[in-house]
Amino acid sequence: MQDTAEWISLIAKGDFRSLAKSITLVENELSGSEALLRALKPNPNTRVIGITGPPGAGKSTLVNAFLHKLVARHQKVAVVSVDPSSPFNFGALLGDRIRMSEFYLNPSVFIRSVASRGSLGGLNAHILEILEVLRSSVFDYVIVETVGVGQSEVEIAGIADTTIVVTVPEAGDEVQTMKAGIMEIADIFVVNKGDREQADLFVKNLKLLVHQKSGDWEIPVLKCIASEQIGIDELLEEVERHGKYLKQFSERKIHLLAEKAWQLIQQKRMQDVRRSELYEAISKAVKSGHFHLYEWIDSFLEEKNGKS
Ligand SMILES: Nc1nc2c(ncn2[C@@H]2O[C@H](COP(=O)(O)OP(=O)(O)O)[C@@H](O)[C@H]2O)c(=O)[nH]1
Ligand SMILES: [Mg+2]
Repeated sequence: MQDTAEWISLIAKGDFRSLAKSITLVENELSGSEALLRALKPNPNTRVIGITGPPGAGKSTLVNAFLHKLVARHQKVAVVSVDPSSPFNFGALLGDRIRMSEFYLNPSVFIRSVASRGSLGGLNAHILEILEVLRSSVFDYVIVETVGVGQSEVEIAGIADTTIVVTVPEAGDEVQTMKAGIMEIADIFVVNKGDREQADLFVKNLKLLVHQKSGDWEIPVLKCIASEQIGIDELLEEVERHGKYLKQFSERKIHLLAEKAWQLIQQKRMQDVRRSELYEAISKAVKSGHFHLYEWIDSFLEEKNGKS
């Protein structure tokens, strides 16, 4: 294995091979990953942008449009795409690759697909660590695309500095039926596919709804046509504005850090607990006759703690 200090300096310089290797290392918990994570020096200028929304809303197209603008401005960008690991989504994965392919060889753009956790489309189990690696490099932006199903959108809101929720115009007045909780996680709403008939009505209704729910940050609602790169400049402006807001209101930053710490502690605590192991142990206990769930958990934890 490479010397950690040398590795850190390669990451800091933006060496793509070292970045790719580091991500593989932390994603698979290979030896050396803990040492690497401890030694990372996050770049305070890197912004992590989460993009979430239902499948087909145009998230990848939007990321692509973002890349066009940012690369033209000589900015460096990393894209992490969390694709559902289901083989049924292979087509979508391939689609993303094709749409972003023009950037695959661009030295200003680092692109990485990572698996999602479980069938419910949760984020990658090591997304925090992966983002820490990318944060410790040369990027102006790290963009995370995640499908808004299951818990992943709530998780990304706890991780990204700015969360963009992408929606599409449905029947104009049905904004009320939008998924509960979505208001709490969005820093910016994008109504994509603005070329659809109902778009303006949908935007108007969403604005009304959002206005009622906004706190000291008035959540912007923007209409975009990602496939034609329309509305992207305005979106980037709002992203910048949100960045300034975050600097000003450090409470939100503390909230983000607390959320991250919570996720990491949870991960560490659950590290040595396997469902299959629980199943086997409980199966034995039940067969032996007497079984009381709470008593069993107490003795299970006692044994675990005794071992460690
Ligand atoms: N009409 C229209 N189609 C779009 C727009 N943005 C994306 N699409 C199309 O919507 C489909 C899904 O886009 P994709 O970016 O893969 O969505 P994702 O699943 O959210 O990443 C693709 O066929 C895109 O070409 C848009 O603004 N208008
Ligand atoms: Mg996509």
